[in-house]
Amino acid sequence: MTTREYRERAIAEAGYNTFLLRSRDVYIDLLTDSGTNAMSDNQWAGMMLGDEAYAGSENFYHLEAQVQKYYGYKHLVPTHQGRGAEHLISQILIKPGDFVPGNMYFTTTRLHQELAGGTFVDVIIDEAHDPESLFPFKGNLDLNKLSHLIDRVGAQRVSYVTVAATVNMAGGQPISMQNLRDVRELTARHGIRVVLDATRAIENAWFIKQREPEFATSSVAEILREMCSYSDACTMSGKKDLLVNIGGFLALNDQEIFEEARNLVVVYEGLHTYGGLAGRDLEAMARGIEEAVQDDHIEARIGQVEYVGERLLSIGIPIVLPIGGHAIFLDAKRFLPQLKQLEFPAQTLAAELYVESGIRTMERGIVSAGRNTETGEHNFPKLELVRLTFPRRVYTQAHCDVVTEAVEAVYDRRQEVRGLEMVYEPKYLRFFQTRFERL
Ligand code: P61
Repeated sequence: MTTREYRERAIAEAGYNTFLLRSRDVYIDLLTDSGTNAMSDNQWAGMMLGDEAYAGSENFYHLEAQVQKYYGYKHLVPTHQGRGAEHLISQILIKPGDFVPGNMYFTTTRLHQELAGGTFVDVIIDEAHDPESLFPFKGNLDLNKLSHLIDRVGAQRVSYVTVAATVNMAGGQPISMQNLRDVRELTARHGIRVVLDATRAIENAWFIKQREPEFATSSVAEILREMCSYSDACTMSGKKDLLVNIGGFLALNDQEIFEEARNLVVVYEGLHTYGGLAGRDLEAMARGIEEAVQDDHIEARIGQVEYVGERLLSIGIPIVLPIGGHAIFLDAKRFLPQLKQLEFPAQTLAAELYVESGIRTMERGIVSAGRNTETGEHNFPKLELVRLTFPRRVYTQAHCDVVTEAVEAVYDRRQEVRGLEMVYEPKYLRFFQTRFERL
């Protein structure tokens, strides 16, 4: 625990950016669920069985078999984390001038698409941009938006469609199986590939089980396999669903693209049987897959997030609905209506919450959205959110109660809160390092 005065100094020194705080100054860390999960005894035991051969490690073959079994793709290219896989697939499939439609942007995904010369186009349904819409599958793609894009630019200039499950920036919202089938059908007619962002696909599978009657009696593992079957490849950050501290992969079916990826990975990540990871990391991820698809695990994981969300709702805190899989998202526009978007309401709220309680959260609004690559202007996203992200198997219900009390305390004094001014901005993924001062 630290004092309020201490935290006032710490956040000022961090330029009011929670990414720039030192973790020792944080009491409950809800910055992210990425790499912050607690590994099980079984995973730790696997760490002791690392085969650290440069080439052909046993752990690679174990991971490959697990990915084939649970995700269903033929080929595996390990990478150090999700963005490593995004880099490879973007470099291979995107030609300068291409378009890459997807269900809302994700920061690293879009950046790799842009660096490869592509333009991301958001084709998510409108409901996703409305924090109050109760639509059960706010991660769905709008097929009209997608087919208009294909008609407008021509299928030749659409590199592939990125389908995220769940959609992080929309609030951890799922996509339905029916929508995945429809996207597959539409894109197949035009010969366009589908690349799944499977980072939290297991959480998505749980929502399908809950909300799509056809799947009420299916297991999460069965649903996951079917979801993947409607795509050609997936990019994966194992740091989320798969309960590891580091790791990711690209998995795919097409032999030719596999060969290209297997060649490119040796340039940027490491040999094609380790992809920037130690053998022990590959083993922990292989074991994590089996644990992650257990229905009991995923029910408890999403249930914890729901518990916090329900408590916040009961005291009138504005959050994104329905409650998502990995996080609660505070709606900063409704929380701090006195602030204009260029006074950075979500950035401000994340800083206030830290000062109040030592709890660390993340801005997901105008700072995260970055600038338009052509005009250089800020992108102004409709959603201006603060993400309270829950690492898996880490916090107790008592921690959750502290979190709701802290949010309530800031809400009670919300009228006093002033905004921020941006004083330093880096070129790429600015939200990680941008600095602010209080207005
Ligand atoms: C997160 F503030 N997510 O949510 P990598 N796809 C998806 C992700 O959620 C994701 C990646 C790909 C993080 C870490 C992070 O703007 C940020 O293993 C749906 O992190 O490379 C990562 O996977 C990339 C935080 C990433 C951010 C980018 O906290």
